[in-house]
Amino acid sequence: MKNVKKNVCVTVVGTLLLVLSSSFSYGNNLKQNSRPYDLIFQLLDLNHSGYLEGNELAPLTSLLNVTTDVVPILISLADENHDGKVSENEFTIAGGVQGILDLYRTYFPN
Ligand SMILES: [Ca+2]
Repeated sequence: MKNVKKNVCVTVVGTLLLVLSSSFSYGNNLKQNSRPYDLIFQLLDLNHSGYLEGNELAPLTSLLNVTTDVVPILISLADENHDGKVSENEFTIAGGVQGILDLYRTYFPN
């Protein structure tokens, strides 16, 4: 029961992120204004450490229809300096949530 609640929560947050990122991800306005990425980063950074680490990318798994086992892979896709966590700068370079989803689908096509 606890797991079901957790999964529902992950799905809801994931859907919210997808809506947010799809409203912000397209168009050139991103280059002029990185604020949308800041907002999404802060939503994901549950412990406000300034990094996305641990299970903080779990909401993305519901968008990919995969288990949370792939969270470490999602982190590694954006983790440019290989310190095991994603800084706000790395998140922006990766293209935010949409960029990380696209990278995953590129490397792990079904
Ligand atoms: Ca990093």
